[in-house]
Formats: sequence, C-alpha cells, structure tokens
Amino acid sequence: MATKILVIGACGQIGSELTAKLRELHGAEAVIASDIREGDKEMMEAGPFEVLDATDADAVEDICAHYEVTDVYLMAAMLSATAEKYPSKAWNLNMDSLFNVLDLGKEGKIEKIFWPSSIAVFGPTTPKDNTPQKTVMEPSTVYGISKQTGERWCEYYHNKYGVDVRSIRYPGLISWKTMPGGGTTDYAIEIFHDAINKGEYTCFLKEDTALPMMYMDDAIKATVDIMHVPGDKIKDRSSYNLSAMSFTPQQIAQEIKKHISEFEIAYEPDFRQSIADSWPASINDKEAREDWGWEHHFDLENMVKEMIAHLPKKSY
Ligand code: AKB
Repeated sequence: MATKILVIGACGQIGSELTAKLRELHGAEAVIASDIREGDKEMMEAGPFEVLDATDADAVEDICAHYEVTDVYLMAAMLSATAEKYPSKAWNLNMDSLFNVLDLGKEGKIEKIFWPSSIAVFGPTTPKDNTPQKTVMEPSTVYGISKQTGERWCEYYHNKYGVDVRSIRYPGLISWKTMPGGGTTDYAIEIFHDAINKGEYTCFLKEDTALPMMYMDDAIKATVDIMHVPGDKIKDRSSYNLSAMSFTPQQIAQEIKKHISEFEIAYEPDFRQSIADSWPASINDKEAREDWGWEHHFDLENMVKEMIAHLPKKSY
C-alpha cells in the first residue's frame, strides 16, 4: 500500500516542521496534517488538513480510515512546565492519544507509528552525565511520568501485538521557525528572540544548569530516519536516547555575545528550575548511532550562527 501519513499535532513546534519535511519527501497529498484547531494560512493551504482531537478515538480512527492512512506521527502532547500546572489534563492527553494510535496498530488499521518520548523520562536518581540508554528511571514530573509510561506501553504493544512503533527521547529542541510552548528547555529559544529584539534576556533557569539540546533540523532528520529504516534495525521498541549538544544558559549567552556583543543576561529561576535539576545534563546515544545510523550535524556554535542568521528582528 502507498504510504499515507497522518501527523497529529501538526501545528506544534515539531509538528509544523515535520509536516513540511514529510510533504517534501512524500508529496503534499500523501501527508494529512491535523491539530486540535486550524493552523495558519500556510499550513491550511499546503495540503490536506483536519481539525482533530487526539484523545477522541473514533475521530482518529475515522480520519485514518477516510484517508487510508498507513503511518501516524503522534506529536500532540502537553510539555513539562504546563503539565505541572494541569496534571490530570496532561496525563489524559499524553496517554489517551497514545492508546488511540497503538490500538489502531494492534487492530491492523495502520502500519507504523512514531511517538516522541523525552529526556524527561529520567529523574533525580538517574546518572546525570552521559546518561545511558538503559539506567535508573524515576521521573519526578507529570510529563516525565507520562513519557516513561508511554515508553513501556510502546514496547508492550510491539512485543505482544507486533505493533511497529518507533520512538526517540527528544532533548530540548531549538528552531527559528517555530516557537515552543510549555517546556522547560524553552529558554534556549526565547533567549534568541530577546537578544535580537531587546539586547537582554532574563532566564528562568540558573546560569549553570546544563541540559541536552538539539537543533530542529537534526531532530527532524532523526524522526524521518528512524521511520524510514527497515524494522529490524530498531532493536529498542521503548525509545532511543538522542544527543547533539549540551550547554548551560551561561554558555549559550557567551556564544550569542560573539554575534551580539551588547547582549546581557540575568537570572531569575522559577518553578522550572526543579524540573531542569531532575533531568540529565548530557546524554549517551550510542545505541541510536549503532542501530539505525543516527548522527547529528549541529553543535552549539553552528546552531547559534544559524539562529542569528535566520531570526528576523521584529518591528514593534
Ligand atoms: C520540555 O522542556 O518539556 C521539552 C522536553 C525536553 O521534552 N522540550
């Protein structure tokens, strides 16, 4: 059967760039974008679009049947900072949406599923540096608990029902095209907008808080790659560690200063500090590199150069 893709959460930070990439690869008509509400003009005009609530099992099934969908990319989720404010809403969205697509896989109604996990699956008792693929995982955030549970269910559905589900543990993702929403790593995007437009930024994390990060181009490449390799290359059906760079707010600020010399940063840590403190500082992703050939292209220096080159200055 010809590949027909449904992206759920197509208007979000990852979803919008992923949808564009998949349309480039498979053709606009082969990729159905969907989200809880209509997207911007560009998204609505670029190809098929459906308003879809990812927690509505019947609606997800109907759209898959209507378009003869083979592959689903489930990108809808509530991220770490927002999830701490709305725990049950986060749990319902993050888990119900996953079961809806896993069950379609189990019933043979779709062929392949991509589901994003996160470095949030790790917790305060996890080794902090060079965190391995398999290690202690005791997440202490609502979002992390939902992602770790999701990983267990993905593996279970694969082992028990043969569902072809593939997953990556995204670090913080940085892009000039899209804004993030509700994450703890969001400071690494906000800092560019404020550096360019105001020459100063107040960071909600402490200066020495190291976190794993990745440029969006690398994240999209990883997502497309893991979904396009033969199934026997995917040895881990929970989720793969993925790494590109790791830095502190102070380190990214220093790199930005190389381009915007007058840039100043201040620190006012808030509730997101304890979320960041519970996560790894850096990630070991040797399994992803060995099993399906993952490699990153952007380090801190290149990423900052790209961000500053592409982000337009706003006129207020
Ligand atoms: C967040 O900060 O919640 C996300 C993530 C690391 O999954 N960017």
